[in-house]
Amino acid sequence: MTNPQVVISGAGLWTPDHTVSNDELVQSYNAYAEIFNAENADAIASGDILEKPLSSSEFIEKASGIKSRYVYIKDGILDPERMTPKIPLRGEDEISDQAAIATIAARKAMSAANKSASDIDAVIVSCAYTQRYYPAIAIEVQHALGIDGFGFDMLVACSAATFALQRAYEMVVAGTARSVLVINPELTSPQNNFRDRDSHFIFGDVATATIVEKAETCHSDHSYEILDMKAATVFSNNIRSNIGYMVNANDDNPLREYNYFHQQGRKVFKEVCPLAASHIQANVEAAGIEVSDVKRWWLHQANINMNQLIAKKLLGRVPDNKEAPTVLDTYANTASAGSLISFNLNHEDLVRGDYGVLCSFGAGYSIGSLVLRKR
Ligand code: CO8
Repeated sequence: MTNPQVVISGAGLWTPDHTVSNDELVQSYNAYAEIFNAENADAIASGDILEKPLSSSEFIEKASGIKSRYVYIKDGILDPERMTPKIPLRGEDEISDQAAIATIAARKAMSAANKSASDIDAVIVSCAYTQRYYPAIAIEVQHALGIDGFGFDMLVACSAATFALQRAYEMVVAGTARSVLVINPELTSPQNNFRDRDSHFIFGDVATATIVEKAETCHSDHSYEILDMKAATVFSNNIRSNIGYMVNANDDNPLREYNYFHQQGRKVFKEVCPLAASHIQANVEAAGIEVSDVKRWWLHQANINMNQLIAKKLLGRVPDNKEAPTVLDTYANTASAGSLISFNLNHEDLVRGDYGVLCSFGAGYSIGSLVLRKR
């Protein structure tokens, strides 16, 4: 039995209204560090506490390629006394923050795919964090959009989007859903440790959404056949976030560094780049094409130097911005959504028969990729 042709038929992007530049972030972090160092001068002098080092915009841009990031709520982030966004608590009778941003991106994807709620049978909300455990954010979105069928949440950190697209493909092939709405509402700012010099600059907020369906039901102006896909995970402690439902039972402080995102960035860089390059190479070959046939690389957006290294391993050269569009300079690392932002902003110019690769990698470690062909 041959599988039916399955396509990505629409994509949507919600970008927050607020931006935070490197300079703004560094100014607030350095003010916080100076207050901390003054308040703890004696303990620092006696060696009981480490002095907080200062951050710099030049380092951030050189080490990561990030110049700015979008945030859901800016209020509070730059306050040296607070260093976290001030997001009002919503009541149980209100739509959650994540469902609200997911719904905006979802409507755009549905419109791009020419789909109404009655055409969709499943909703997957897949991202690095969900703001609560139940009811699933996906079920809340399903309700808000008036979709019948079923929804569930998935967490695979930076590979949440590509892994969810793969599950959507399988549902469509199995016939358990006609069309699947995959949404990645990445609200990273509440989990970003703005008090940590090594990671305060890394993340930004965004939401992306994608429709997956059979080619035979597709009525979209821009659609992409999924030719092949690949997922891989290899356990590593080098990127961790320990916050969770055990925090009170553990008598732990949720603001402790252990509970925020933290990483061994250098190790991640060194270990993940070769894994990602060989993963992509294998996926492209399994699709029956060569890397040189690929017209567009929608790569994960964590670090410009990582992307250049991976692309160099694959192509033997650094691709230009048209071949491998960069969005991390303005969006920063948006966990799983980076490659989908790049897809959203850079796919309509491709012509029938052009090949493209979507790829993500990160915590887990996890790597996910899909090889696409424009229809
Ligand atoms: N300002 C000035 N100097 C700094 C700063 C700073 N902000 N930070 C570090 N330095 C200093 C260091 O102290 C060091 O000094 P020295 O040489 O004297 O020891 C020097 O600069 C170099 O430091 P590093 O070696 O750490 O710098 P790198 O060149 O490695 O760059 C990066 C750091 C940018 C973090 C880089 O290692 C990197 O990007 N690595 C890969 C990271 C990655 O992709 N991680 C994946 C994270 S995302 C994920 O998987 C999960 C997503 C979950 C969502 C999270 C929501 C919050």
